[in-house]
Amino acid sequence: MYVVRETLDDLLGVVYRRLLRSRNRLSPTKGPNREETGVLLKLANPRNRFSRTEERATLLSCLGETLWYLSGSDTLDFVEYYIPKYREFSKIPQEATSTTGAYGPRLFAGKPNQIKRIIDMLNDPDKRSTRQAVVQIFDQADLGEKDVPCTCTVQFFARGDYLHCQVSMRSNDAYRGLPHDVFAFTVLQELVARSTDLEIGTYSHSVGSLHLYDREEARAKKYIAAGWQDTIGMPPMPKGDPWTSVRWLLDMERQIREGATVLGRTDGIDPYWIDLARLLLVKRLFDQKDHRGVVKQKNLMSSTVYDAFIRGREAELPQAFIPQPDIPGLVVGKEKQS
Ligand code: 5HM
Repeated sequence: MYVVRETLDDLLGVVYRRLLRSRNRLSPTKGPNREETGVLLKLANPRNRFSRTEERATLLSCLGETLWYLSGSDTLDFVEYYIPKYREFSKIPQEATSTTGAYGPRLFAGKPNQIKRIIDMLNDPDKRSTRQAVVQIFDQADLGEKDVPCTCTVQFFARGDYLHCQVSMRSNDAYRGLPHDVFAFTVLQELVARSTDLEIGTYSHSVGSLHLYDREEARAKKYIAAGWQDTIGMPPMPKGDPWTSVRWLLDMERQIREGATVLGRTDGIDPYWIDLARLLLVKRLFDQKDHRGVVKQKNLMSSTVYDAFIRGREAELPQAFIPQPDIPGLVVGKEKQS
């Protein structure tokens, strides 16, 4: 299977249609599925990295998982805050507090870490067009472990003014894993592009086994039937070295995950990053069913890109929490006091 599309939604639509038609059926321990092998998916605009359909409102879990990677953490409570079933999907034992399969330490441990090393390589004028800018995730020592990384390598190519990225997955769950992996690695691609003064190029996602579990078939059909609206990608990451802002966002993320409902200092931080922190606040406020707080954060955002996603999720809140027009004597979300 070889598919090139402008947006993640367009890619997913083609992938689900093809997998639903596939006659290659397997029944491994993780569940019966339909499979295609030797797949190459290309996202022409890697900023169109999150699904806009109501069926796949994955933006917050994608952002949370990406920040988990960027933090270098292997702890499960971090990722489970965003993906409560992470342990179940990865068959990690109940008593575990961390996982050896985590990508964060593999990407960001060591001095210099793998990402810093490839950035330095790409910034060396003599090595700019290197074919060796490869980050390794899967390792031979993983074989036989419980949580075996599905991503083998992430390779970067500086060509002309663009930074292209190709990820090699040994295995990819088309419904749950694929949207998350594309989101995380295209964010990484943009971070490396900004660190090397290049524009973001194309994103290629090559997969050994791309599969759709039988238990997700109904959802995949619903996704296809739902269709989607106009294309809106994430705004461009601000130019210049992004890592101070990433550290700021990771600090905000930790505070919000630990219970903060307002942002700390924002001076000197570009609105692009502040909007991402506000999205994290939106998740916290959704979890607390604080609809007014959600609307306030949405209105404070500098970009309108995330509005449709937030509006889509507002429907999940109980009616009592949805702000009503100002009617004298009506106190929103509470009984009228006399
Ligand atoms: O048997 P295997 O180790 O391939 O099972 C892992 C399951 O999680 C597969 O369905 C795989 O495709 C999915 N997965 C994914 O799609 C797992 C990870 C974690 O490394 C991932 N994407 N990033």
